[in-house]
Amino acid sequence: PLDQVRIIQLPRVQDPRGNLTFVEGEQHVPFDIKRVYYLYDVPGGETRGGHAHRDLEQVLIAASGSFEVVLDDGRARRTFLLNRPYHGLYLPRLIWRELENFSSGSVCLVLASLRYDEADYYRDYDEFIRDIGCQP
Ligand code: T46
Repeated sequence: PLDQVRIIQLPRVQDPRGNLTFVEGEQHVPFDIKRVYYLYDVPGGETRGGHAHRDLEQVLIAASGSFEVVLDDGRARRTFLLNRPYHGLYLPRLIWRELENFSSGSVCLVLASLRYDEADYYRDYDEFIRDIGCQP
């Protein structure tokens, strides 16, 4: 799955009054958007994530500030720096992710393909690695 991860360039409407970016489900992201959530007020030095998803696909956007996303599909690791509000990081299913190095005041906006379901989470790394070993 790591080779399916990519930065999506979102539309930018530049304007002297301030810029605007918009996202339409199945148009700018490859799924219908079922849920939106955002991480904010993250204290310096904190990390978020530390899990993978069985079916959920997501797009992560640094709506403000910056943070790093460390990805692991059990075969390779890759780190992405998100620091532009018009970049979306597409994450397919079955990717272990950790978010770190949040800048002060940063906001991580997430577009998700499914509603919240705790059963969709791998929160144990060893279980995740065991299961993806069985994937075709
Ligand atoms: C992900 C990263 C980037 C809900 O009730 N509804 C929701 O939609 C979400 C996302 C979370 N929650 C509850 C579940 C936990 O009791 O909020 C609490 C914190 O969730 P979690 O520890 O999973 O938060 P993060 O920041 O570690 O992870 C979240 C997403 O869960 C995850 O899918 O990819 O952000």
